[in-house]
Amino acid sequence: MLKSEILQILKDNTEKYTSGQYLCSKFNVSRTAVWKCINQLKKEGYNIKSHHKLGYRLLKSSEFLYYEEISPFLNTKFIGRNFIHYDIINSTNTFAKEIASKSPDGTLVIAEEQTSGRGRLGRSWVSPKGCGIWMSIILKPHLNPQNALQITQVAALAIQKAIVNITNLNAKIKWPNDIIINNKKVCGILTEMNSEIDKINYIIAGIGINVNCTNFPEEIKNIATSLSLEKKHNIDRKKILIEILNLFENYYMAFLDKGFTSIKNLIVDNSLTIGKDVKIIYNNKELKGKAIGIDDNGYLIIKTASEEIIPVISSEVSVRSLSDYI
Ligand code: BT5
Repeated sequence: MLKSEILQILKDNTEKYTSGQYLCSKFNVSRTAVWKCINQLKKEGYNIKSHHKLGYRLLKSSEFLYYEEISPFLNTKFIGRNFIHYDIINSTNTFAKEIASKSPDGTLVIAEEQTSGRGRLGRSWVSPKGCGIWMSIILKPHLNPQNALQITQVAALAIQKAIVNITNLNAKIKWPNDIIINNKKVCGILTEMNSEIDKINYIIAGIGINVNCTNFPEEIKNIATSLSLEKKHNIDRKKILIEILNLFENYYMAFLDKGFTSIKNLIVDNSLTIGKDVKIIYNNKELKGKAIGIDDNGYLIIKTASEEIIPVISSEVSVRSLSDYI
């Protein structure tokens, strides 16, 4: 694509101007075609200085999460290699579901803003423009539907590790789908699936991370945080995204090749839930107990006061500590 090729040349030559004439003859296109691409790049947030004699010079790359910004640092084979970016969308999960059957494994749908971001069980996800990572990964594993819960936890592990690696913040996994820092939620995961009885057609791993969000609506103010609020300065969204995608492919491949047990200990080690007294809303009934582990299916194991051991499946429960939200 002409625009990407021009961008690449500008990126490789940031210390000097690249003449319009050079670009025209290199790609065998008209001056107008080059000018249109430059204008488009400016609209996409690239700060490009134009000089009527010298040509064009890239002063600053776009802050948006474009493939051109991410791909040079991506080590993945298939995760994020088909990369679909939107400035604004209703929900990346909703869109990913629409295109999943004809999209390759590992396709990423990402948006700067969601107008109807979704959480689990019909809840909504606040996704303002440019401050978070709102994305969905389409996966096509040869697995049974009951393995979907494990994939949520593989994603949680990759996100938790990525946050720690890039920011050094004390992020933990709240089983099964939240990442928590200082008792507040910084990330949620919504895993949706299309399957037959014994075969997954596709899974959508939807991930929402508050990176540089500073204002939350009243109803989530006390439970939500962002990486920048915790770190007291802005965090590079691109770095977080790249780290997540690279780690996710590693953990996901280990999971597919060697099974959930190969990464279960890492998840348990970084869990906020294990070892806590928890309250479970199970079929509208409240159950209290201690979270004592995660079994090989990815279920949370609860020991009740009467010493009963109950494996808990995520879609039916909500886990709350006895004292507060977390
Ligand atoms: C989740 O649901 O935590 C899953 C969130 C998944 C969002 C991603 S964004 C990309 C992709 N496309 C989508 O449409 N969704 C996915 P749940 O465990 O049900 O938590 C939802 C609850 O978290 C809400 O009811 C609020 O209380 C709270 N919440 C909403 N927005 C939040 C935010 N930005 N940060 C922290 N908490 C939030």
